[in-house]
Amino acid sequence: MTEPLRVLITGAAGQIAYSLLYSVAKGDVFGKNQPISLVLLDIDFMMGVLQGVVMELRDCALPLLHEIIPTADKNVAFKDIDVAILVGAMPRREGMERKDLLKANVKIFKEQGEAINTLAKKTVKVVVVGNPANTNAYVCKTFASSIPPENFTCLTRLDQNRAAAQIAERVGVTSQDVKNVIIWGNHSSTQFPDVSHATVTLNGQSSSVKDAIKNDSWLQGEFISTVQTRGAAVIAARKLSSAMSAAKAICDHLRDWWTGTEGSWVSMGVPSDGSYGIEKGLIYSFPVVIKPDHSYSIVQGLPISDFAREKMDVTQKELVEEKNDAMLTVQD
Ligand code: NAX
Repeated sequence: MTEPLRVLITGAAGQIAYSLLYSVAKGDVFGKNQPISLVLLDIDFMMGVLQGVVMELRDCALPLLHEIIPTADKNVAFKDIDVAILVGAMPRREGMERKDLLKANVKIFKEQGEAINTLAKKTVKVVVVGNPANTNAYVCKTFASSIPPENFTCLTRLDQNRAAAQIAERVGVTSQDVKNVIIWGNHSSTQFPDVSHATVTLNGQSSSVKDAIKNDSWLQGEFISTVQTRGAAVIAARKLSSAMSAAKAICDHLRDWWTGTEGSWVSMGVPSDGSYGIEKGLIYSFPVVIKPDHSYSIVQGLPISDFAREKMDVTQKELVEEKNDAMLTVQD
């Protein structure tokens, strides 16, 4: 029998995890022949709620679900894990300054980076979801120096999916007909959703998104701001932040990292190697291609217009500031 994969999900009693657990446990991410040991970390206060989630998971009677380990102890949670899905984070409360949020989360992700460093398998793959996702991933990577830096990523797939869905709706196709949409930079409102290299297939014919839509002012204006502010729009409507779509995006991110992308591009926050003039080491969202052996590379050589350059630099600047603030906090 194939050895179970040990998958840690933090924030396991929260709303994203509630939408995520079923898909991971039933084989949507790591394949239909891969047994899973699910390690579920949350804080002490949430252990009662987590017990309820565990009961439900058991009641799903899923054939691939080898074991479930609910815990509030990071020494248990991070031990020998193959994959870490770091969803748990301090939420922004009313009246809370951005600085305070960053401070609380830097502490969490520093401790989790240290736990990964000493307890996880050296091949562990990490995706950070908790916000500010890029900077949390940066902190985690910094405190896990025994793990290859490229094993630390953050989620920008939700932004990519949102962008593809906007284009698909406008053209009158489904999202699978839209390829090579890019999210550059931070998972924040400075991100740059870029469709200048993207294609769309309509009635069996592939064309550039630009040719299919024929409305540059929409593509350079409303389209970008809709994607950038989509999270806030969902909160305004639902009075809760995105959860179903976030869980789906986490599954897309990890499935592609696990199985490869067959040459098409997906966006992930990854440590910059200096490509496109982005500061080395920063966790910046780039288009990547992924091989079936889980290795990925940043898509090279894309022509960058002045319009794109400006937007890529704005989001880089925000990330550099966040990173500097985070590292100052760590030294406090
Ligand atoms: P919830 O508040 O529903 O759940 C968060 C859970 O994390 C809670 O159960 C909490 O107790 C737990 N938690 C807090 N500190 C923890 C710690 N140190 N260790 C383990 N667990 C801890 O939030 P949810 O809606 O699930 O969102 C989780 C995070 O995802 C938030 O930071 C949110 O901003 C972020 N998001 C990121 C997205 C992305 O694309 N990168 C999109 C969706 C989402 O907004």
